[in-house]
Amino acid sequence: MSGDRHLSKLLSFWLRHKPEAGKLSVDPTGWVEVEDVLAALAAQGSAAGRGDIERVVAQSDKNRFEQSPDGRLIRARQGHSIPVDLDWPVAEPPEFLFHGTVDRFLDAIMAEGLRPMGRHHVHLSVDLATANAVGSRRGRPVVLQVAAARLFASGQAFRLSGNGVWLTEHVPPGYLARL
Ligand code: HQG
Repeated sequence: MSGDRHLSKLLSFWLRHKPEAGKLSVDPTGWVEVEDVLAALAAQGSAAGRGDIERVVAQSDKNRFEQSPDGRLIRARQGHSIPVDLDWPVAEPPEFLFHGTVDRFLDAIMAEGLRPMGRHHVHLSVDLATANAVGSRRGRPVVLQVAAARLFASGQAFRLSGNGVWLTEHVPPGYLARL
């Protein structure tokens, strides 16, 4: 694994799931002091510095992280299992959104709908290619089409994260179609 990929995974782990593993304190909206991240890296014997963090934030394939304009703070844009209020704007989704998964989850998904599982939200994408890539993390991908505009019209909230991922709390089976 390249150094940047390793650093990106470590940041994901600390910022989304286990800040205590790096002795980091996370504010209610998910922000952490870069200074504290640097201390956590040093404590692990990592030589990564501020420039390495900035490069990983800038080059992350999915724009997973963001830094405050003054560079003092860093957070993951979504995907947390720790409680954070990310405050992404509520928005009206397009007619269809997509979710990539795998065959072994389909029976459960078609029975109870898409659930956030370990995260705060169900993650949906605007394009098939992204959904395919998300599904293929677990095996042969299966893509579900979500009737997002219809679900929105029924009163369910959607949020649009800073990197274009649509977030919602539940997608009932009646709004899902396997492609
Ligand atoms: C499945 C990565 C059984 C769901 C990706 C998924 C994404 C159910 C898994 C982001 C279910 C949860 C999120 C139900 C959903 N019964 N299984 N009722 N409802 N599932 O990782 O969407 O690289 O929490 O289909 O690229 O796979 O981390 O969600 O397979 O954008 O930035 O339960 O994570 O981005 O898995 O991935 P996850 P996800 P990062």
